[in-house]
Amino acid sequence: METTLIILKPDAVQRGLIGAITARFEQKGLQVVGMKLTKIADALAAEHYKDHASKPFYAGLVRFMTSEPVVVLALRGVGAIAVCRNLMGATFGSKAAAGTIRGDFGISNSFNLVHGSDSPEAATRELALFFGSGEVLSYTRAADAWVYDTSGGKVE
Ligand code: IDP
Ligand code: MG
Repeated sequence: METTLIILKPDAVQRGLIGAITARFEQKGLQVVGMKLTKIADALAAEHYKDHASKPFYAGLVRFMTSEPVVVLALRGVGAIAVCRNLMGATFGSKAAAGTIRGDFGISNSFNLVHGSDSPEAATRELALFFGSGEVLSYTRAADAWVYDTSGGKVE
């Protein structure tokens, strides 16, 4: 099981797409183990996107991400990091495949609705930035008995 950080960006919140986008992840079988509405402070956005600090789009990205509230999600599942990246689609909405979140809901390069951690190291780092201790929960969902096949003694 992996846990990954997803951010529903300000454009997703402003466009009323919190439910529709969260539904994509839930329908896939991912478990919501953390969730909150928050406004990202400048320092947190800078830390989160520090690898992009030298990029030409960095200043605009930080301005965008701190402009209005976002929803941060911790999602858990088998291979959750890659599964979520695949559900999100390519970075630019105009290039993202139909059927993906970015491909279905957006067309912009920068206003692309969702962030998702891109590696286990990034997920660990980013989850710690956005969730305090006790804010990511472990619990059993009734539906998991039908999301995963555990009849052979392991999760498949
Ligand atoms: P990712 O979100 O698909 O992982 P990254 O390359 O990590 O994409 O870029 C982080 C975010 O920066 C993107 O999601 C997008 O909002 C923004 N961004 C990336 N490249 C550009 C660009 O060329 N122009 C404008 N914004 C960009
Ligand atoms: Mg990235």
